[in-house]
Amino acid sequence: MTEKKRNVLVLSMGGTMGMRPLEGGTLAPDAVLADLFHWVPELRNLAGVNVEVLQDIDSSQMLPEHWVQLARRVEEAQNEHLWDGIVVLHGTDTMAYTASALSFLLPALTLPVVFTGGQRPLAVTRTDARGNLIGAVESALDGPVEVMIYFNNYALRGNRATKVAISDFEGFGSPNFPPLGHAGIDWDWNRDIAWPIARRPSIWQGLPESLPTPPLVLPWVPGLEVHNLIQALSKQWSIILEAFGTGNMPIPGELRDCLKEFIESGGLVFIKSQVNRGSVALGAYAPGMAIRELGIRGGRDMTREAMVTKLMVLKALGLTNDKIRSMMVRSLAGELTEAH
Ligand code: ASN
Repeated sequence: MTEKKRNVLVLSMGGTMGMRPLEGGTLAPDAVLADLFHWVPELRNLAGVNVEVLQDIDSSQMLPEHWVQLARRVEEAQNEHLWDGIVVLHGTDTMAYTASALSFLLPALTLPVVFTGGQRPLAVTRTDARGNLIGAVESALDGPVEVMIYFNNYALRGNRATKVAISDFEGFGSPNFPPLGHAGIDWDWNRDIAWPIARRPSIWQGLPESLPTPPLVLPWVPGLEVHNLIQALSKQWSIILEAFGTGNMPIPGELRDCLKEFIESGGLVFIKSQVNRGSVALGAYAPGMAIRELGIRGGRDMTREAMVTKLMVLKALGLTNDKIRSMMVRSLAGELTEAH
């Protein structure tokens, strides 16, 4: 009996993988991904693969509109019942943002969605993009039903991943969560840690039409003028302050009053740590405690990418600020480690 051929939909958003060097060496998109089988003919041995080019851009140019466009196509594809999994080709610069956004936009996913790309283009000889593409297709066929990033032999949970290297092939890390899978001689999937289907929220009545502008993200530095922050606040609906260590930063009286007023008039404030590994704990030191007393919450061990996109999706759903605050410290798609 022959095994039924399985099918993977490849959605291309662009990135280095599909670029070629211009004269002088600068990389630019060059329609490479529309001709994927020319570059990686062996893809056909793995699965029935269909390629759709949605965008062909450097991922630094990616906008929240593109996240919604991609989420819409993924949602449609799930309903087509033709595919066993989906691969998204994407530039590395903002891949973790798009992957995180998708995990929140599509909480009730039914297929694995695997992002990948390359640190070098597919069209150059010593490329990492070919191996990444093959591993991503395998992950889409056999991995858990999650939004993942497959890169340099590891399948990471998308909303736990962050770009960690500009020039190494090991482009992504997952500082606070183990890899979901590893491709060595054989694949090793850690299925016990996959995000349980039973824990997936059902609050979404469909995809939001659009997303709000991102929150202002501001890393505190020693000696920063409080006025810069106070001025910036007046134009925001939300701010994520990146504080030190467990979530400490100075909050002089003037800033305290301003944050209080901002929150009372409907603004949302969250604290992230500038340190990627570990969790915010506002009660650990007095400066963090002073922040917590203002009713401000920490983002626990979420990446910046997860925190920003989660907040945008929750806002787009039209939830109250109280509800948003409580959902920011709960895991919706495995993006944070909850307090026990
Ligand atoms: N600038 C590129 C991008 O994000 C980087 C890459 O894909 N390696 O589109």
